[in-house]
Amino acid sequence: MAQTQDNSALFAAISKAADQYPKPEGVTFSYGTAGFRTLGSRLPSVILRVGLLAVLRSQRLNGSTIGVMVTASHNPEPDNGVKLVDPAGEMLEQSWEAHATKLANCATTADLIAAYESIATALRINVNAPASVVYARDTRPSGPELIKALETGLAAYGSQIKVSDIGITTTPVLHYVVKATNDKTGLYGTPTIEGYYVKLATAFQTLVGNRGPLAPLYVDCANGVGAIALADFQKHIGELLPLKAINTDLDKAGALNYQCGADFVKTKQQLPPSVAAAGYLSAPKTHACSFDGDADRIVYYYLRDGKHFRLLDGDKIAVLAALFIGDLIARAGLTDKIKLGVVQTAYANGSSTKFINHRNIPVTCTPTGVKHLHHAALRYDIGVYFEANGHGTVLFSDEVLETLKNAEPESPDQKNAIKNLIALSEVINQAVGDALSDLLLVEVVLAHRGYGAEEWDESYEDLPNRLVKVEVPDRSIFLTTDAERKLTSPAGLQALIDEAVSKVELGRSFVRPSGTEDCVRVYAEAASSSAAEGLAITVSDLVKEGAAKVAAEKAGTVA
Ligand code: G16
Repeated sequence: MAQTQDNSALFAAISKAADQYPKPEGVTFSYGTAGFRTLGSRLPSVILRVGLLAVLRSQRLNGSTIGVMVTASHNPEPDNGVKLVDPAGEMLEQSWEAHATKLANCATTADLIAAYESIATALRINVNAPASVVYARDTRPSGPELIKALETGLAAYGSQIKVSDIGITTTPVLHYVVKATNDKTGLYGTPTIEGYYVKLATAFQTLVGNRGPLAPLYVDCANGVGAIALADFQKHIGELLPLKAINTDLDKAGALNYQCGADFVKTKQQLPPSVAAAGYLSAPKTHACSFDGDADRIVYYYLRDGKHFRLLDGDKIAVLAALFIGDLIARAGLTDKIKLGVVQTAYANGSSTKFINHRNIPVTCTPTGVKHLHHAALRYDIGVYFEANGHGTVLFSDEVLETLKNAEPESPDQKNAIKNLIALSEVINQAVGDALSDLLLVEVVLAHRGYGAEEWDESYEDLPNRLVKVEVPDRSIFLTTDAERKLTSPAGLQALIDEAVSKVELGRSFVRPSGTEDCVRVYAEAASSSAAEGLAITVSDLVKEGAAKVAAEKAGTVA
């Protein structure tokens, strides 16, 4: 009985908070590839409700700390978004995405309370139990208003829950802080932004050893929060790696991700105009990289012969990392004990997959989204996972770390390889893809190999490819199977795509609805650039026709 009375008080407080942020009419929210994402102005009610779910999730997991990140990453500036981070720093467990979607779409406060109660009852959660939530945001103008909505919801619980605001920071830092906070051993690192920098800097210094100082590196920060992280991190490594930040304007309206950043470079396959105009890459042996708006992705590039743009994307980073780690494992004498694997998505260039396979490293293909790749990577002792768009990391299992720490090296070379493997596990963010941590990984490998971008690029030649966004009336009609490589709906469309692909040498193409933007993505690759372009256009046209046909059928008119 007492329990019911306590609940009533809590639900009254939640209702009062939720009443301040009603759900906008006519919008259906869904938890997509990386949480909720849409125009920031539509999101206050969603953010408040995600905060409520974070409390439930924490209570379900005995008070473990749950993260809430307010960001829309690579999306345009007017968009915003929110995602939940689970205790090990991973994306929210997938079965909970439905709960998030349910709460976000309740039309009224009364519906919201009923849904909240039903989730709590179904999962046997004591809604009066303690909970802990940590949150952060990126630099988007809509961020402060959305954080206010989050805080309004969390305030309804009073002192029953522990709440921590770590301010404006990158998505990977929030993931790190969540993981470190929940790490009972205390070995993962100090659970603060400063603790993150110290951990990365210490491991980086070990790995560079006497190879430093390294050549200056130009970093396009996409006019986002990565600019702050880069400047702060520089203080921890001094001149060991001079980081020359570009596109660091956090105050100019509309600048975020505009004509710059990892997504721009990967999609357009060209330098950001700002980088091209400044001529940063005209000096020989220079390379540069681009972060996205919340610094969880990175792609590299350089100009071959000072002229031709060459992209070193997530696939190239995966290859660089996997071969280097494979060599270290061999040098450490642990080939029989440590199973190394690579995880990619359908967007991985066919040449990269072939190249990795030829090196006898197993490759797994998963649907798009770090949440899928991360779990597949956990199945290896050391799992290298990267999406072609530059989102990825390397996971070391607890058993591998134990093996490395307890290994008894028989030579200085073995000892060195083991030391470097341990340091790699610390420089690489074990929670999620992280542009800064990946940057350090790449620079370390290049320094060890004595490579510049050209030598790195020589590993394999990408098949020419195109990635196109197609706007359709309703992207939810596009359903996929086989790790998103085939469409199951609209009916008949896949057969037409297959036919188009069969006419193109080394042709491959697939279609999937984006989980972060209101569009359908079309990927095409082929033996030549013009053939890839042609295939992308043909398949895009098929997609538009298919979508129009379904829309006409729904409207009861003839297509
Ligand atoms: C997010 C996800 C990535 C995904 C990307 C694009 O990245 O974390 O795994 O590749 O969206 O997804 P989609 O093609 O479904 O739009 P970010 O950097 O935007 O958070």
